[in-house]
Amino acid sequence: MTLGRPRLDVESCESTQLLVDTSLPEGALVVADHQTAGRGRLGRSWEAPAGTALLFSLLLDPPQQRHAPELSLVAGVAVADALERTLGLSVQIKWPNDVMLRRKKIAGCLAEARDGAVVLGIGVNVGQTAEQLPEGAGSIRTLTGRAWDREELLSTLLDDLGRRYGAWRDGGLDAVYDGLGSRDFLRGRQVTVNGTSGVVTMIDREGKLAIAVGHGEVVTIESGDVSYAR
Ligand code: BT5
Repeated sequence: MTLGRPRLDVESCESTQLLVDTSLPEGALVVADHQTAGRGRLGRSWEAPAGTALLFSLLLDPPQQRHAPELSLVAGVAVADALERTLGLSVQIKWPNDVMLRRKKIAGCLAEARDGAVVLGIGVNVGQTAEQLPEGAGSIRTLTGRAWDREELLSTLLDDLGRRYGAWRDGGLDAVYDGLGSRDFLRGRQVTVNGTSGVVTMIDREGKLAIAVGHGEVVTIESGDVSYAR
């Protein structure tokens, strides 16, 4: 499926998530050079100085039977595909919505339901210096020493996202699982999620995080915030 049309480019806005007009056709894109109130999950913020990051939102209209929260994992798979193709380095996915390179968060995905559709936002750190990044984050520049053209990366990413989104829409999470299970950043790590502690065994085929909590018992978690021992 082709994503990215129609396209609106803005220099600055609060958040690209707010500029997506849900009456437009599926695939509509908003790209910003700067956000003054970039959003993460659960009311958190997404920060990037003007001109340093790839910041965009897409309008998607998945079929009813698909579980829309899975879209942040599907997006993570596509971002990982695109970064691996671009950089030639392996990239991991930290459940539920972070993309990691060399143990640093290089991108984040946010799927928000609106007017019966989904607004999918993606931020990728491209040209930030170490001083311009929050703790635990990295950019293409800090992690590879290379500069990268944001427009070129966007085009690769839309391509991968179109492919992965199309596969998920038609076949569910199973259809993109090859790009997910093998890139699971948390597997084998000691974590605490929503008060439950244990060792992550996998992201399961429904996109839930499976945690071994001892005595052979495995708990699966649908959503939450993970803290892990480094
Ligand atoms: C996310 O949330 O990772 C989803 C981020 C989605 C951002 C895109 S940008 C385009 C579109 N428009 C928006 O307004 N949002 C989307 P979450 O897992 O809640 O992570 C947020 C946390 O990541 C923050 O609390 C910070 O700790 C950290 N953070 C903030 N800015 C970051 C950055 N540039 N790189 C890495 N981590 C960052």
